[in-house]
This record gives sequence, C-alpha cells and structure tokens, in this order.
Amino acid sequence: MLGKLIDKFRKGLTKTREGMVQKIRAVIRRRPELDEETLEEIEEILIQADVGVCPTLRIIDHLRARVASGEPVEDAETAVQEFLEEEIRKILMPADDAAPIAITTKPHVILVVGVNGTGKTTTIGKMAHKFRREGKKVLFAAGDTFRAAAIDQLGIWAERTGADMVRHQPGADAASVAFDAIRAARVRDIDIVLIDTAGRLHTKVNLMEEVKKIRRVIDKAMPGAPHETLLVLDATTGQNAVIQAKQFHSAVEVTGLVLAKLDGTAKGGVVIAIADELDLPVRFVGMGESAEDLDDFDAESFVKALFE
Ligand SMILES: Nc1nc2c(ncn2[C@@H]2O[C@H](COP(=O)(O)OP(=O)(O)O)[C@@H](O)[C@H]2O)c(=O)[nH]1
Ligand SMILES: [Mg+2]
Repeated sequence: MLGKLIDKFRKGLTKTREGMVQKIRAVIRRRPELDEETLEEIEEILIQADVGVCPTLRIIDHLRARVASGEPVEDAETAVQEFLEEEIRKILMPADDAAPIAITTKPHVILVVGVNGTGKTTTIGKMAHKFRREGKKVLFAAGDTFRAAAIDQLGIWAERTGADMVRHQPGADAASVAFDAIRAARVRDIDIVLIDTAGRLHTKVNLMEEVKKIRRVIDKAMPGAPHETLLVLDATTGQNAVIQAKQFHSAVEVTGLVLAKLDGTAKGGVVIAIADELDLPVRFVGMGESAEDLDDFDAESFVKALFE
C-alpha cells in the first residue's frame, strides 16, 4: 500500500522535485564548500518552491549552524540532502494524522469548505467513493446553490458512487439544504453526510458569514455537528493556499485539510508551509480527477518521494 502511495507522490511531485531538490543538488555540486552564498542560493530555491518564508529561514539557520559547527563533511551533497529530508520530515509529522477521519457518530456530518475551484465537489465525490467501498451509506447535501451546474455536478458524483443526495432549487438557502440533509440522513439510516458549499460569494466576509451560518444551522439539526469541517486547498496556488487556510481557520473552526491537485504541481513545497504554519491535520491529498485519486497523507512517503 505505502509503496503504491510513494509511487503516486513520486509522479505527482516530479516538478517539485525538479524545481527544488534537484536544483539544490546542482548548487551543492557546484559549490560543495557550503559557504554563505551557497546557503542563500538554497534558501532562494526553497522559497521559490513555496516552502514558505518561516520554515525556509529556520531550515537554513539550522543548516548554517551545522556548517559552523565544523563537522567534517565528506559528501556535501548527500549530507545536505539527508539534513533537508530530516528537517522536512520533522515539519510534516504533526500534519500526518494516523487515522484520516474517525467516524464517531451516526450520521457523521462532514462540512466541506473552501474557495471556488479548489476541488470541494470533486473531493466529496472521491470521499463518497472511499466510504461506499467501506460499506457506508452516504448522503450529499447540495449546498452550492449558486448555479444549477454545481448541483448537477454533485448529482453526477452521487450517481457514480451510489450516494443519496438532498438538493433544493438553485438560489436556495444553503443552510436549509444542509438542515434537510441531516434530517433525511437520520430517517434513512445514513452513516455519513457530506455537505458541499459554494466558494463563490462576492466578498470573503460574505463567504465566511455564510459558512458560519451553515454551521449554526447544522448544529441545530444535530447538536454537535458538523463533526468535521474540511477545508479544501488547491496545491497549485502555492502561498495563496496558506493565506486561505489562515482566513478560513480564523473564521470557522476548521478541523482538517484536504490538499487537492498535488499531481503535477511545481508548488508541492506548499505542503511544508501548510504543515509548519497551521496546526491542522492533512486528512487527504488529491492527486488526480478520478474517484480513486484521494489518498491519506503520509509524511514519510511524501518525503521519500520528494527526495528520490
Ligand atoms: N488534477 C487534479 N484536478 C482536480 C483535483 N481535484 C479537483 N480537480 C479539478 O479541479 C476543478 C475544480 O474542482 P471542483 O471540485 O469543481 O472545485 P470546487 O469549486 O471547489 O467544487 C475540476 O476540473 C476538477 O476536476 C485533483 O486532485 N487533481
Ligand atoms: Mg463545487
């Protein structure tokens, strides 16, 4: 299983590996003495790979201290690579939650939030596929009521995965869709309710207020729900994803992250920034558009794939 995941990461992270790890190797090959200029070049490469300023500066400081300690280094390229691997592993570990999502109640209500186009609806479809394969009964709430097409898109995933769906007319109140969905779930003996939301409100303030309202109404339909609020981030947007995560997290209580579109991005380093700057578990990563392309985040596999 893990071998397969490493292969997927390896494929998805090809551009990040080329833009980050291989460039660092080339720099060290050229200047194995690891002087200040070399360190600055490595720093720049890490920042360009979206590792984030804070984690990058810390990694470089640690490396500088290591160089200053004067330990003889025979093979600088390998030594630096091993050092970076270890530093990145340490940063990623806290985000690597062993149990991706613990299903603790029935129905277990999962609210999915994020800005437009990050991959919310697709992630809901993929999650449904996974839960259905585990024999669970799944129900969707079509809470992105902005366009009929958004409701239809979720409907296609419902058909494909054998999930139930509660939908209202386009333009309807998203919170009441969620409310009805939870009520229906209780009647229909559903295990997991997945609530889709819109990310396209005119201002960020409106978007946050809407999500807050949905949360309040969900809690009325089922006290204690939602049991999980998943924020979907688009890895290809790099540092923007970090900014979005901070905004959502301060406005609504996000309990976990999904990093979508990790396939083929050169900005895969953003995972390091997110793990470093946010105290949130990465529940899933998305590496493709099909139902199977949702995987648990595994820090060890990620690091191995990045450096091999
Ligand atoms: N390559 C790739 N594309 C994805 C992934 N997740 C979503 N997408 C695509 O991103 C686009 C927007 O996804 P959607 O789920 O509609 O985003 P939403 O607006 O947040 O609901 C669609 O074309 C999806 O097929 C992923 O993990 N990898
Ligand atoms: Mg959507």
